[in-house]
Amino acid sequence: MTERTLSIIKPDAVAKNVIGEIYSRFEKAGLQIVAARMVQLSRADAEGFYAVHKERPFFNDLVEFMISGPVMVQVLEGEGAIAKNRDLMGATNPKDAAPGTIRADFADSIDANAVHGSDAPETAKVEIDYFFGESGLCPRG
Ligand code: RTP
Ligand code: MG
Repeated sequence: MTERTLSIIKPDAVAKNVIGEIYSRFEKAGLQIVAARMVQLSRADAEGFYAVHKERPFFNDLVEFMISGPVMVQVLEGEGAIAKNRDLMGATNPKDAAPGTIRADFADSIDANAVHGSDAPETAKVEIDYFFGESGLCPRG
């Protein structure tokens, strides 16, 4: 099934100058970029985006990290895009991430872990709307 998912290249990976390398992995996996924007998140933006985690002990560190520099936000479209992107990303903690995944290759820690990807169709829709809305996408068919 053709799906869309929200991907974020986090401040650590933007600072490492590997946006292109990460985009190349999306493209080689058959995912198409249908929207993209570089943004410096405000604290309110980051708290809103990660609201599901607000009771978690790592919430404040996560917000601080996500506002520490610009992020690159994109919508990926393709067959099974949500799971495919999660496979490309690898495990949340780079120590557990399979060799060849984005986190294994570019992440430094569970906090600075290079990328975000939506984890289910419902969250993908909410997250895409949060940054773009339907009219902000360019479907590639
Ligand atoms: P993401 O949402 O960023 O794609 O990552 P994920 O699904 O693999 O992980 P999730 O459980 O949704 O957690 C969101 C982000 O919070 C940070 N985190 N820190 N210190 C910790 O125990 C901990 N656990 C999660 C990570 O940066 C994770 O990506
Ligand atoms: Mg998550």
